[in-house]
Amino acid sequence: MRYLFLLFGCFFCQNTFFAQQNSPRPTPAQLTWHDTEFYLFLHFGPNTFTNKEWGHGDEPESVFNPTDLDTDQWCRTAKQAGARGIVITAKHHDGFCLWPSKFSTHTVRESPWKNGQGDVLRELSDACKRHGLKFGVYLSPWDRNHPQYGTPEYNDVYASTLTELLTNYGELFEIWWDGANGEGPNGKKQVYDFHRFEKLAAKLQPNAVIFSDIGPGCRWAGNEQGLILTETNWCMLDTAGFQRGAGGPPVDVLNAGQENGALWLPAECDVSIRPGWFYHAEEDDKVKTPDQLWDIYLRSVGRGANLILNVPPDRRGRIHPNDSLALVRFGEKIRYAFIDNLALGTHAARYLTDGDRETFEVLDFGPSGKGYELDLGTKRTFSTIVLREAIHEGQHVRAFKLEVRTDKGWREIARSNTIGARRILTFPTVTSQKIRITVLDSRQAPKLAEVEVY
Ligand code: FUL
Repeated sequence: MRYLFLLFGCFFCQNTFFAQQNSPRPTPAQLTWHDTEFYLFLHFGPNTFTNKEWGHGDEPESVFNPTDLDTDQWCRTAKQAGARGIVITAKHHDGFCLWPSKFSTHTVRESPWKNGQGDVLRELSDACKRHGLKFGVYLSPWDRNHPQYGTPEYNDVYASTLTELLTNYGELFEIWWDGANGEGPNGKKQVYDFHRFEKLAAKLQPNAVIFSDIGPGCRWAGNEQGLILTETNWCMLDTAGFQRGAGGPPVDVLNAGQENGALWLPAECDVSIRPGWFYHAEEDDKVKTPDQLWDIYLRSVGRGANLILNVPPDRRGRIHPNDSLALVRFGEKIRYAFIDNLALGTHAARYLTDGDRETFEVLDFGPSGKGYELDLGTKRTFSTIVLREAIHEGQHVRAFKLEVRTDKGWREIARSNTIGARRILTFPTVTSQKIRITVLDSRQAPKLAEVEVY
């Protein structure tokens, strides 16, 4: 009997061991990407001057002529908003390159801006370095200008332009592959060699994360409102059989991820501060308010995704005052919300039971059983709790609840589903000395990496 138990015991242990081993985990580049949390997206190019969203690729290069382009202003605004990086449309669907690419004749070089001597990417990547921001590029696979688009040679062109971007502008944190894909100037659609492009990026910029409907670094969240729609967001996804663009996974699957997905493919939420992606003067009074941006932040970053917020520079090449004002106020909201972490310097207590037996084993925020108890040392007033799972060991929590200690016992203040990279919970202000976090359901032994209280 004893041996039978050992046998089963070992069998169970081994299974658990293998399951733990097999659970998808982020790469070091993805872990760093998770910490980047929130960054700006800049849509800028001929559309800014022609008042379009999707240029046809036949716009004369002469339209591109910003009068007062100032990448330092972009970076200052990003910093004040609390963003940690900037991704720019190096090339949108119209094929116009914001750098003087050798593989196109539709670039800043052919424009009157700086007498054809300018390079927006050089200016922005240098400014990002000066301001301590990460830098990333959007390079549209769809190209409505390039004469070779729709032929196998275009894959060489795309690989060459990608190489220019990946070798000339320092370290990139993200490469953005848009799913939109239509016909080129010759009416043909392209069959892309994405496998080749992925290998190239992995070789030239191993720390960059590639965004697309199916990654391989991070996934589109399935809507352009910047939202994780429910309280479930798994960082895992199965992509076998799916493609970028029209053949992508269903949008609700992209939004929630898949608990048993085979790949670590976390969600990135994209949204514009205005109705359009490019600047249009008639949208100057349609800029999202700081409160709207904060709500988006809580439903994206607060639900374990990253947020890429588009802020389109205007025809001067500057961020419009309405947008920068909203961003500065939004940044203040973020800073104010997370200014004083009451959990700093406290000890967490491991909550050992599933039920109501209140036995606690004190330890620093380390591996846990079912949850943690946090003693703030004295009664404190707070309205926000941030939880982070130890995602370097995978994502496991399916459901959890938060309670505070009152004179009458424990009182539940929040209950939700997944945690993942981070979960921000806001609730009506409470005053208490003790907080209890109970994991109600999880795939494997859950581990929290951090608890913050504000
Ligand atoms: C879409 C594009 O077609 C839009 O123009 C924009 O770039 C957005 C971020 O992605 O698929």
